Amino acid sequence: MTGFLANKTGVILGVANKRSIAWGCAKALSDQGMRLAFTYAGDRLEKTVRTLAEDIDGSIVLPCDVTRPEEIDSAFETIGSEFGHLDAVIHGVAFAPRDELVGDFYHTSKEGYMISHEVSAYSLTAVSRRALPLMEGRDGSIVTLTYIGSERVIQNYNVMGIAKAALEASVRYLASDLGPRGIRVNAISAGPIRTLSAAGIQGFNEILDHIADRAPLKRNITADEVGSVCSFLAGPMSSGITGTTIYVDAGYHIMGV
Ligand code: NAD
Ligand code: IMJ
Repeated sequence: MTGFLANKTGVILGVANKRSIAWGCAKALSDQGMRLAFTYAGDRLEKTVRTLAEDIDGSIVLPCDVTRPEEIDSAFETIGSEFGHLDAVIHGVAFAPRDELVGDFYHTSKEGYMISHEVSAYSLTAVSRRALPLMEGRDGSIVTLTYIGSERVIQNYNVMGIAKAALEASVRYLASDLGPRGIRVNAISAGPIRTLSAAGIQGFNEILDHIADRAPLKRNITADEVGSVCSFLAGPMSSGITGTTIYVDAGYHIMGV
């Protein structure tokens, strides 16, 4: 296998279906020769993820609900025994209870706050810690996915915005901790994409139209465009970059009035 990720291995958390941003990342990484492990959360997703993974040569599929520490442990044990080492972790996991993603932020329940932070922010640290022994001495790369709702008020994003702010801060602290071991940690801030996580979100069409109207590139972005930046961040071409957020948003974030 040729490509700039040949002989490298990675794990991808967050593929739910072919629209998932994590699937766009998987295709881009595999196209460059990376061998992949896919994880899924909950029995209902197993079949879909296994079917998708059939198209990715040499891949393995493992359960890993990030709210279950023993499932994270056993996923990384299996990755260790199957791959022997790990070069990349791609974290594309987020969740908040649906009723927290509508109406005013100040209604956020304690339970909604806790679960959204556990799944969408803490999980990056939980997973990175388990990946560490497998990445030791290998110039590893950890990549997560975030959204501008961490920095600006986006209607209905609510507690997810707070969780993404914690996620982006985690990227900086992890980058500082793991840099001396040769492991880089970065986030991609993606523009809106119609995935399962966007389904049923009030006003999503208007948001897509707003971006196409205002962003410098006058269009929305695709999961494949996030995937190509992910492959850049996972590989040697980004060897000098850590602790940062790269925007794949058609330039939207630079605009003022
Ligand atoms: P998606 O629904 O395809 O992916 C979200 C994934 O999170 C799913 O695979 C789901 O199974 C997983 N997940 C939820 N709870 C989990 C748990 N307890 N354990 C393990 N996995 C769990 O949607 P997506 O849009 O591809 O989202 C991927 C990432 O991209 C998320 O972090 C999201 O916040 C981020 N993002 C999405 C957009 C967008 O507009 N779609 C924009 C910017 C950033
Ligand atoms: C999500 C909610 C509100 C506004 C939103 C989004 N906008 C965008 C998203 C404008 C782009 C998608 N996004 C960036 C996310 O991070 C989505 C996270 C999410 C989505 C759901 C929907 C279904 C559910 N829980 C969720 N948890 C997290 O039950």
